[in-house]
Amino acid sequence: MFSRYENADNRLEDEDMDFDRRTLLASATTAAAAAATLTSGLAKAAAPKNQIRIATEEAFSTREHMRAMKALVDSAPEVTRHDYRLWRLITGDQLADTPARLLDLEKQRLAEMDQYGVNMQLLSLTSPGVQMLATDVAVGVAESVNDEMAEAIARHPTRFAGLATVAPQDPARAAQEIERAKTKLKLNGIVINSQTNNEYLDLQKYWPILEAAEAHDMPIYIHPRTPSDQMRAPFDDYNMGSAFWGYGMETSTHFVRIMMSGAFDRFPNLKIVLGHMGEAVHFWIWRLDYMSAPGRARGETPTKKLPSEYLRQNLRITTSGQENPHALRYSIDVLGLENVMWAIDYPYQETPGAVSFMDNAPLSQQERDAVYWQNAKRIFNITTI
Ligand code: 1DF
Ligand code: MN
Repeated sequence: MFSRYENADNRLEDEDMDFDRRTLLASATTAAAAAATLTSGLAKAAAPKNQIRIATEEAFSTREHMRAMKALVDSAPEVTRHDYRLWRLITGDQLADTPARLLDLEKQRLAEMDQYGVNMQLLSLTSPGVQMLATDVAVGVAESVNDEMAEAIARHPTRFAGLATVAPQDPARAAQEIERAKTKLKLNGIVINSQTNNEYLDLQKYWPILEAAEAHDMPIYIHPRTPSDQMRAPFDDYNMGSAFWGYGMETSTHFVRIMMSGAFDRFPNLKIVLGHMGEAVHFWIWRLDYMSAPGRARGETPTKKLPSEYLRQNLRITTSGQENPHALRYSIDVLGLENVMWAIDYPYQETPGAVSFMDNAPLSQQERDAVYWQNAKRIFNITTI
């Protein structure tokens, strides 16, 4: 079942995937060179041997989820025009084989965590989660995914924590699932893969989800997916709708919509988590405030506070797939040390790269501990580390 990953050297067999692996290795060399350039001029320090590490954007799937996604592709093949890489995983081979790293929790994944000193993965159902499925199917798959995840966590309480999947298609049932995830399943937050049927959580019909998340102290991790139909055209060429560029534009825009809707005035303790170094939202912090002044570009859109205040109070970010020490330094300085967390983005990013990035990032040990695990423990209410 896990044949692709049973080889000791972890080499992939099929030609296509072999090509991917070669590309990956070549690009890893390039990335290492880039990282060396980026770090020159920053102070060096290294993580101690006993460093604790909690990774916070770690994807998995279940057989039921894969089956539902495969059925969707079979009934509407045009859905594969975007997220081609994910669909290739789902449809490219026998269901039980190709997505092995997503379906596996206890073999390859735990072994790799052991190998690189990752104490815990905060699991979340891989993008786009249940958000492309018909409403009733989505609600059912979300519940079963959460049950399966809770069982895996119960088997390995010090190795896994988890973000609950909800189906925004039915906001009332999503709110109920948030309560069940918190009180019965003891899960640590919620994942929503950006737009649902081309709509964003700023719309008031979705606010029962925000209300439940705040009430149960469940941060909402807004994970990327490809841009909505309304903004899709400019991303259609050059694979730009992917994790290369479109994912970040889609997800940063989602956060700004929530902020501008006044949702943080109504739910002041709501916490939104963005991966990929905050999808660069806080790079705009000065300009967002500047353009909010009377007579400037923002116009009359009313919120109680300035964007910079919401960014510090309601936004938490992770380092998934952004192994850039300058962006990390900037993020800590601008958003506060307590608001930045480490992530790998397993299995879409490689564990050793993410670990060596944070092990060698030019931080004090106090900062490294905060980013590597203490912030995640506090923000996601993790009690087993
Ligand atoms: C990719 C990246 C795929 C991320 C993902 O899920 C994902 C990718 C399908 O590289 O194709 O979650 N990511 O978070 O950057
Ligand atoms: Mn991801």
